[in-house]
Amino acid sequence: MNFIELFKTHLNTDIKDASDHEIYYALLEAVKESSGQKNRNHSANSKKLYYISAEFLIGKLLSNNLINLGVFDEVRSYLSEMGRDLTKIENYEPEPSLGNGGLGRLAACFLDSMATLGIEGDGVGLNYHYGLFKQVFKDKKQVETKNPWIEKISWLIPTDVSFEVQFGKCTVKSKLFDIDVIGYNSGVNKLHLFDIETIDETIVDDENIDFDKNDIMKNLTLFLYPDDSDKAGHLLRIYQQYFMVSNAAQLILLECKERGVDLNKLHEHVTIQINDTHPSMIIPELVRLLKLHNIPNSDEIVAKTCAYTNHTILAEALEKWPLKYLEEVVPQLVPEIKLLADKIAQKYPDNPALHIIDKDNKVHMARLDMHYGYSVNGVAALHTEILKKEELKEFSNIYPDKFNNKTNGITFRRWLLHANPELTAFIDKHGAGDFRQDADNLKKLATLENDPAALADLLEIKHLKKIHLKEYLKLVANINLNENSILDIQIKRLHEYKRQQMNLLYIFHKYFEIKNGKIPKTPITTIFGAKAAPAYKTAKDIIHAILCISDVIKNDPEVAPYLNVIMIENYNVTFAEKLIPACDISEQISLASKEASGTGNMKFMLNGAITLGTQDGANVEIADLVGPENIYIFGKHSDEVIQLYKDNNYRAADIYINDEYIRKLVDFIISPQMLRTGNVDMLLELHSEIIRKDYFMALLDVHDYIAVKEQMLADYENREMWSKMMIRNIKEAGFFSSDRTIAEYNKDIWHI
Ligand code: 26V
Repeated sequence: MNFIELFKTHLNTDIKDASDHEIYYALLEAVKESSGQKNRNHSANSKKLYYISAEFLIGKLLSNNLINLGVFDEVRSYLSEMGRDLTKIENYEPEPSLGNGGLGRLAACFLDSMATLGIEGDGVGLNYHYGLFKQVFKDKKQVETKNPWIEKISWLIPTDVSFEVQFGKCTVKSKLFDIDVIGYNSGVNKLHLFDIETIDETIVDDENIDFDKNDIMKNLTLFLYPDDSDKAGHLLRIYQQYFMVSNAAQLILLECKERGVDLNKLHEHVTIQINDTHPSMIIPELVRLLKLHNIPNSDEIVAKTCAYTNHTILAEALEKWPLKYLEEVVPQLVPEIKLLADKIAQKYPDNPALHIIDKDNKVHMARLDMHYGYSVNGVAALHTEILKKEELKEFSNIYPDKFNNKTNGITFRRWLLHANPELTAFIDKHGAGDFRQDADNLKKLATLENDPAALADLLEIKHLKKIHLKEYLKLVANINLNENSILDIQIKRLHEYKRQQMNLLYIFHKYFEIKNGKIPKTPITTIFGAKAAPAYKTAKDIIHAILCISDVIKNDPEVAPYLNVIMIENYNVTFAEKLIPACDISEQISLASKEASGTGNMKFMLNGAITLGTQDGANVEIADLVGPENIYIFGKHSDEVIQLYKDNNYRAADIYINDEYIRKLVDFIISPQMLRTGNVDMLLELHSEIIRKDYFMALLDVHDYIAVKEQMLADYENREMWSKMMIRNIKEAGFFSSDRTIAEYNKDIWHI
């Protein structure tokens, strides 16, 4: 039966009488049935990868699944013949917020690429009912509420799989739900999401995300990373992590049993990728379970099975769990951890930096991974170098062969074919049609540099995507976008190292210029999208300040025609899909050395936005590929920044005192205009935070940032030159296909 026929059998009624919502459900059911009939990816030598991750930021699935099944065009045309619009139908799909940002979205891109490349690799994670949280703005402040996404009809497929997971105070039963991961013209893998049978959604109300953190039986899989500002929050994270890895380990052993695997040779049949340290407890858990199966040398087998990816060098993000907490939550695991730790301590008695359990009795999860895993990778060239030379140098000294780089990537199915069909058609028209199989073929677009008609078409497409964005923002957020403005976009988690506050200072600069009569040739719209961690005070203050300046400008008729600031509420994957194709200026302005990679930077580049960025993360690789004339790089080099930290030699206050213009910018945070519309305490605290600490050195780079951004705005006026820069970015984006990244993981680490 073809897909349209299948869809009709699920619709139960004539399409003329069906609502868009009913059509959405029927399409979903038809996709599920089709993927159920497709072959599971299976590796010939029967080795299988398990990608364990606390986050899978999968986004909406309908369109992507239709694309990957190869029926998207057919479905869209059929619906349009019937007078229906697939874009409207998609609006009914709820977006699960099962991730914070880059790390979770990367996991989702990787699943897509593994399925597409026919690699037998399943994801394993948790089925959070309310996701991260839904961001709501009240009085220009972020408020968190639950973000439910599981409807009666959803992508989740219930299974019979259930395991017991033992905690110190209780034993719980899990229940497994699967989501099919459909490869592009390829086989199917699974995303396994574990849930707890006794979950109780009713313990959270509509107003906020407070709930009894101690009631594990009811709350375990309600939220991703619930607020960990107190002990109960920390414990809940440990409960979640252990629940995830114990289920994962039991699932792996069950599948090994079904496949007749000799557990003494586990590593020949299974490889486990540990996505950051959240799943690191899988190591002692597997050791424990193998021992229960009477397998000798289980730690050595596990060490040949597990591989670890590091996603951050921020010290505060490297997890260390107090042994006391582990004793309370997972007492059966503690003896295993101690045995593993003792072995290392005996081997390196004089080097405490290598010890898994430190003198304060904290367990360093990354150290567990590095000793008892066979591969350690960073996520961009610069990041891996910093890991090897700085943060993890003790480990790269003793395990030089374990360390390797895997520069991140993005799936072109979602970030080009789905998000930007117009650009896809343009690329096809100009002869890089086989870029779907081999993204390097985008290089063939090079000839377009000298094709004025193509350069003009490219600008037309950008304008069209701005109009699409305008329509979407009006529909879902009642925002009025000027489609004739330059779109300058910074979308990513709110964190001081990403320096949204520096962008804010630039906006003040532009505001002053306009007030002084220096009018931009083309109006500018600066768009932010960002969630702040619920307990991260400064991040919330920055959001508040952005919402305040947005309001100040909106109500100033001298400025509003030329400058607009939009802060998207509850920024998510769906917004990203609309924003990125419309963007002109991609803001990648983290403090050099702090952003491990970034992946938004790649999505923007692929869609013809020009990067304004520091020499950080994958920006460095983008700059190498496109050349200095096609990217706007500013700011201090990572070596200088690292040295400043080492010497404890950065004083924001000195800059504030000595630099009159910077003082003027910073002081605008507490100007009468801002204070009139904002919260006095929050603005004062942000002001003082920047002068007293500015831990991520926004004041260090702000002059250079302003100068380079001004140059960029001036260059935008030369439309043909700008379009050439767009082409030179798009044609080099092939390297950032996650198909390339996954092929490298497989060649160097997994060997599936
Ligand atoms: C975690 C935390 C947790 C608590 C306190 C503050 C904090 C700050 C940062 C993080 C980051 C967790 C790891 C992460 O999400 N890393 C991101 O991974 C992306 C995919 O590799 C990469 O592109 C981003 O640069 C990196 O920040």
